[in-house]
Amino acid sequence: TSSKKSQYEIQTLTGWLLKQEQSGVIDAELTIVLSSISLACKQIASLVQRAGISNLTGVQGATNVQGEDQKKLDVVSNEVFSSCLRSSGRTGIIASEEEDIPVAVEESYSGNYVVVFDPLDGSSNIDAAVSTGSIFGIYRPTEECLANLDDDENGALNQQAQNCIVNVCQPGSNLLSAGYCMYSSSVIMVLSVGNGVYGFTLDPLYGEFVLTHNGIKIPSKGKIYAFNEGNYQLWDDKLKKYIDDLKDPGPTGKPYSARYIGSLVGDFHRTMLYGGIYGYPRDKKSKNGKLRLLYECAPMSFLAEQAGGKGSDGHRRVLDIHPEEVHQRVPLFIGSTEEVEKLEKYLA
Ligand code: AHM
Ligand code: MG
Repeated sequence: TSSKKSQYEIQTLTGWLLKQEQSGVIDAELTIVLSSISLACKQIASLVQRAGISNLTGVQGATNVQGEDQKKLDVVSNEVFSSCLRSSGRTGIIASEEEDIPVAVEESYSGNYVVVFDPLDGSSNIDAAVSTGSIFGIYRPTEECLANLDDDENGALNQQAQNCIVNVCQPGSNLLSAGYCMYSSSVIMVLSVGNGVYGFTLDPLYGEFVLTHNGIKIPSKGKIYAFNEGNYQLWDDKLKKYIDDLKDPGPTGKPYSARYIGSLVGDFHRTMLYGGIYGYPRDKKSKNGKLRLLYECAPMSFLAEQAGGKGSDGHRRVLDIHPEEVHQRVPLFIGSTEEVEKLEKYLA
């Protein structure tokens, strides 16, 4: 036998996960949870791609607990994600941006991981077939998951609900793994298990995620900024000054470029690869910005740091923020280290 690499050898996500498991980076339970997430993402990818054909565009007619219109695909994707995690048998508690409260998983046994997710982020883009994505984060429970309490007991149910909230409200610095899947011209799964950031592109012929981005590093600076500038008049003066200065051509004659999809996954993916900064600040109307700490800001900040960049709320490291409630929002500034530090100086 030869140890020479065959030209036909491909590294799939499944193979990569097994390697991580063999080398002791993750355990067998986490491998199963991550595989079930990749299955959910494949399913959502195919739903997103066929949305216009299979009548899945438009709104569902309901609003979520945060008062936002739910799209049909928000609801379906949430169901897909939840059911993949439940049937993995390795998840104790799941918390979704689309659900009122985190819930215990009846079927869980060993592992009992806590998984937070936004099943379909940026769904306002769906009807125009623009990029969307799923975001997830995985924690170890801080307290034993009370998944199998007797339903009849009211006290037991309250205890279980409390247990779920405590286990979900962990700072991002406790994340074991986080990632996103982007549904765009390619479907790309980007994840970290704490030893760097890896990207896998879905090969539509094989139906497998194939390693295409081996060890992503965010450039330390980059002249692209992604903010919803429609909110400019609602921002505070320090932030306005920062943005004004980015537009100043300076001696080189080259100001920063603006790029904004309005889809965190797409905007962040580009920021990771090209460098620059993505921001969702607080403003006069939204005191804590728009993005959710648990499902959006913490997982993305974990990835940013793992790729050598930074995630900040303008003053503090996002991963150090201890959530007080499950749907808590925080301002987010994320991307190249030098760009985030520059922004923090303006806001100081
Ligand atoms: P969603 O979770 O309801 O889809 O909202 C999150 C999205 C992010 O993907 C995106 O970065 C942001 O909202 C865009 O907001 P805005 O339209 O205010 O610029
Ligand atoms: Mg979202």
